[in-house]
Amino acid sequence: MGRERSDFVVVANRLPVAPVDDPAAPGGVRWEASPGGLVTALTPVLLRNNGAWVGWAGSVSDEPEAPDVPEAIDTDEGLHLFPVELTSDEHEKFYEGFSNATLWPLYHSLIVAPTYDGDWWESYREVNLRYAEAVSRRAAEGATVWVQDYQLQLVPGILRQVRPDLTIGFFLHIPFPPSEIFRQLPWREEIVRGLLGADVIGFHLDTCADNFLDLCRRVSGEAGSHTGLPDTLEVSGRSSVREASGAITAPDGRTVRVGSFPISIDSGDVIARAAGADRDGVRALAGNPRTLLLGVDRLDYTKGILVRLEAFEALLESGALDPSESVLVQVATPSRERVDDYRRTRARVEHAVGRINGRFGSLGRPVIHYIHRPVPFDDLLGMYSAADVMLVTALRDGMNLVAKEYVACHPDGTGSLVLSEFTGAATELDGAHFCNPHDLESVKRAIMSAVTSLEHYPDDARARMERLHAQVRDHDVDLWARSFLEELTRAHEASEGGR
Ligand code: GDG
Repeated sequence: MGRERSDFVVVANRLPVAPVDDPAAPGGVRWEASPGGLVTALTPVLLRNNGAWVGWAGSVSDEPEAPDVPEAIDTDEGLHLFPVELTSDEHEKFYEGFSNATLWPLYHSLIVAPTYDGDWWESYREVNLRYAEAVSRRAAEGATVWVQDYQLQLVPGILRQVRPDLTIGFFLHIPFPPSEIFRQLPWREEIVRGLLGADVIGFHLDTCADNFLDLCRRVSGEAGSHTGLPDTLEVSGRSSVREASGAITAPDGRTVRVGSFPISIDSGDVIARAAGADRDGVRALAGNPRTLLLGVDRLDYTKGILVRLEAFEALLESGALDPSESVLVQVATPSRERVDDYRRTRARVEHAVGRINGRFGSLGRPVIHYIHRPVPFDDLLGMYSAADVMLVTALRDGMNLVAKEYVACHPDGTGSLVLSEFTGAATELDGAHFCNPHDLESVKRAIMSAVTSLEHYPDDARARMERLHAQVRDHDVDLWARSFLEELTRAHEASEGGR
């Protein structure tokens, strides 16, 4: 791509690549595609729009072995990527600190305690400024910019000041908490001001959009005097699925639309690729159990991996599941490994895997196959296709794409889904066996309900999965992106009309 500026710019914390040493490549480094919910979601949209993606390339610039990061990276798939550089200090304070040890636990409703640290906040501000400057350099006059996620909540506000010509969307991929929780944040006014720089603010769910509208109502009303936000913040309406009908009048008089846009997967691609999956091969590798259970998660305390292991253990112990006929495959992809709470979670999960295999496994027949490495996506599709019961037991999750990927892999109505009530996906996936992951008994019941339905009520099981599959087939990531971008276009047209 020429280095001309772009009419459509996505900005996210990460670029969808990571550096890999390769003596044959220019500069000794190859940029390899890396997995994640956001990449899965945005790649098709960018390819269609020939857009630019601004983000961090995954290496810190002040370490001796850091690769030279080029000004731009064009991927084999045809994405045009523009790296933002971070120092190791910024990586620690902005990313591991403020993003993942302050905002992440706060927004996931305090599963672990957030840390509030002024140095981390300063770093968050500085790095958000750098991302905004990089976007400003890439964005053509009048361009549309789509800002992604909790790491970049100040970017809309900064861009609004330096580039008033831009149309700016913001989408939050994680939950937005009730205002009682959000208001703990010492820098809450700055975050709200940052978000209000956008023309459209999108969440996965109505409840999250309503939490944000409620927060804005509060700061404009009784709390206005001590939040630093002006009393003139007007809030109207409520959010509705796929169309923003809530609106806020920002301090500068602009209308900011707020709505819910539930994200999904590239359903057609997953369905097509899963059709070629080696289901029998995966089952054979797992020892051909009667019941194959599966978990696929980043190793994150929000995902409820431990409660699922404990539920499996209790069911083996009680004899409800037979250890000689039941196998759990757990993929736990390494994530945020230098953050303390992630280290602790990993230690607990691995302790439990060892204990359960020690108690119930036998020679050549572990009851849990545990993989703590990234797995190629096609291998994941094989596992999804092969599994009888998918376990999604997140304590809190914005959406959860794993649940959707699983049901996409079962067009024939096989399989069953155990799904936490506390995932965004629960609002759409009617037909799952729901559980409360804060209640071990509830998780056990949901697992047994899924197993029993498959074994004793196959017609019911098939009807459930067919319903789930149709939902995901018909509501894909393309619909998500189109709904959001159409709302952004409407917002732009309305503001043009108002000028
Ligand atoms: C955030 C929000 C929201 C996982 N391990 C491997 C791998 N994955 C892929 C899965 C899936 C994605 O990563 C995980 O998506 P989730 O939605 O489950 O979770 P988060 O990473 O926490 O994503 C979440 C999402 O953003 C989108 O808005 O749903 O609530 O927390 O696509 O397949 N992919 C490969 N190897 C792995 O080992 N190839």
